[in-house]
Amino acid sequence: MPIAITREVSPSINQCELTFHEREPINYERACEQHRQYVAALRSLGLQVQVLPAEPELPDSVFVEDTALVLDECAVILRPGADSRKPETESIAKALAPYRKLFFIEPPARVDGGDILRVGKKIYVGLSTRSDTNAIEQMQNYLRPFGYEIRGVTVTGCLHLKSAVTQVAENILLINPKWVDKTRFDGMNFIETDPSEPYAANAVLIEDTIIYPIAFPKTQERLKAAGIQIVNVDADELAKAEGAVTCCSLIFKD
Ligand code: CIR
Repeated sequence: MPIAITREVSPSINQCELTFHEREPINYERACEQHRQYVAALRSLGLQVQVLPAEPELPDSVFVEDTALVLDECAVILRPGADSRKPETESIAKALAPYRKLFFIEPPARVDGGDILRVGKKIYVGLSTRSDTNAIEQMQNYLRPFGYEIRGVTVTGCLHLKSAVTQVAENILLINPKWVDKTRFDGMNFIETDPSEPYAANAVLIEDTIIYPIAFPKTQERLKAAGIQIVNVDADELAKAEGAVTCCSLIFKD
């Protein structure tokens, strides 16, 4: 059974990092309730979900995706770009150690998991405000022996590569073409986000179903028209912290 590692919302979520969003109050109880729904959605798709306890001192720690890249062969513990987020990796490394051999991104390199999109053996790394080429070089050294090809991709206008593009089926990427160049992803087909829904490109793919926010009905119509199965969640509270659905889990094979 595939595993998902998640973490409860921090009570200090209102001190989260923000880059492209204006700060607005986050209702902690509502964020927790939506996070429980997200965990339930993962379970409904057959995942064994491990929920780590909240980290009161680490406002963004619910966004576990940014701390690690988990592959079938190993895991890479990342070095998040925001200083307030660097301590988040410690507990994640402990949680992953029973499952995978661990590699570590070493200073001064920086990379957030939200910037890493794996499609088969290709790993695209967003060159955003959070991630740099030094991290790409380290990932190449660790992962080339397993047959992975790592490619840097420029991303503008949003926080992470996966704010702009995610995989929604074996050969299909959901993309906002204003934030990332489609031609970087050769061999793939695309569904574009509706222009009125720029944040709609983030979906969690599990087998042949996606977990997808209810906030993007126009883009959802495009996904449905392409035959993609959808489990909806309400994720608008954590969206105020600039987080989307992929951010809240690390999913991997047992
Ligand atoms: C941050 O700025 O780091 C958090 N407030 C949001 C992180 C979202 N993570 C993700 O997209 N993978």
